[in-house]
Amino acid sequence: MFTPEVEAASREEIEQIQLKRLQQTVQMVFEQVPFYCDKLNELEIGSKSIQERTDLSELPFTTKENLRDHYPFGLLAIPKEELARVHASSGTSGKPTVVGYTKNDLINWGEMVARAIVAAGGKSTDMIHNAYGYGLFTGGLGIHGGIQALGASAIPISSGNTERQMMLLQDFQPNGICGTPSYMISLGEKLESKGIHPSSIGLSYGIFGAEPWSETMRARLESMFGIKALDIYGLSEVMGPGVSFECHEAQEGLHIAEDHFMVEVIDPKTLQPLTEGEFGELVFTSLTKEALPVIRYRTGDIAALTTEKCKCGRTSARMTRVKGRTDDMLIIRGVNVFPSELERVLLGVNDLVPHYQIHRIKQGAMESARVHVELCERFYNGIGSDLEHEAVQQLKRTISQQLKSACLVSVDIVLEQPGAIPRSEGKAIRVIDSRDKECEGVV
Ligand code: DLL
Repeated sequence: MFTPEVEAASREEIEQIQLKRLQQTVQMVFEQVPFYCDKLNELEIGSKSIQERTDLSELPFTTKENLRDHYPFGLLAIPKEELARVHASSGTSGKPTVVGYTKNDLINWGEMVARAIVAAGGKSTDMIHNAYGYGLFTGGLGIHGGIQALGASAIPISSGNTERQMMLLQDFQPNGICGTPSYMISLGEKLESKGIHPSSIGLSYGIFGAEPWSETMRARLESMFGIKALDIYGLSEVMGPGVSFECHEAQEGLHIAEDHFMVEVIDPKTLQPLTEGEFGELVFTSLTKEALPVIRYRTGDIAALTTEKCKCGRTSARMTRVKGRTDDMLIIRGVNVFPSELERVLLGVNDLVPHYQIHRIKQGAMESARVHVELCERFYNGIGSDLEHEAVQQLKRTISQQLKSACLVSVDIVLEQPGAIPRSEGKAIRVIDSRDKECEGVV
């Protein structure tokens, strides 16, 4: 462990640290951030004593909208002059969401990511190929800060320019690799297409995140590169990558940096806290952030929590993989399903490659989905490139049945020729909303 004194502290110790830091954070936002001062006053918490302000469930929520409304620096708890860095997450429309860090925030963030690298099996003597995008996105520089804090050596290649990535991977022979799972698959395929087996690079671990991915995707990445593939989670508004991470010993849930964040899972409809094991929306409260502290930030990400001790010895609460975002949830003829659940089934089919896109469509008054997924070269060549071939129809029926029994949904399947689905260099676009454009007959 990078910081065993906190990562393996007893639950009581962790809770004590959290309580003290929560009190300080609430006090700080009350004094420094007019938005929170108003909210706490509205809820009549402002006038309470510090000790009385630590019931999380009484504190107000913060949303992405709140950050947007205060664009760019309205929620900072410090003067702009004291910032050491800003990042931003690209908004789907209009202005991005801007986040800021002090020098101490960057130190803490680096330590969190260093913990994740050690949990993945990384060492200070390692060389790590960092293919997350460098820039306003927190992935590149966030992971970079962790590599530095660990004392390992970073290859700051950033995303894209796959030819160059392939050359450096072969020449430098790094121990670890970081990037989005979808880009890693593209990179691996590109290597294979040049006759280079990705496992010949000699990597031992990969730290993948920034988008939902499934266990079947993990299995593909592990066998493709001959590595252990570990999940890392985070979001700009809360910090960036490193809010939680998997350990290589168990690969069973992501350890949350609980000395820096308090986590809750709430029902996104009623906003009521849920109990351990129940799936709902993750909500984080920062405990050490100086520039942009957040109280009960609603992530929109769906997961469940456990505080059971992990076999790696870490005592922190763990979250499951993120199933998806509340806004990406598909409602297919009344059944709720996340793209990652469809992915788990699709990637289990041998004749398919892990590239797919889901189009949300209307069928009559109901919402439905059409899943475009790519055939592997071997299958495609075997049918003489004829997508009307009976074997294609048979494969479609098999996939439909598997989706029906695993996810309880019936979707249209379109099998595409190899290379037809656009490749991502960062976060893959999995869901395309075609509801306004298409209206298909009820089948
Ligand atoms: O994606 C931070 C990050 C960079 C995490 C590199 C991991 C690795 P944002 O661009 O602000 O920050 O996007 C945050 O991405 O709310 C989730 O919906 C999604 N996300 C991040 N990590 C995971 C993950 C970065 N491991 C949003 N699994 C979050 C599933 C993830 N979704």
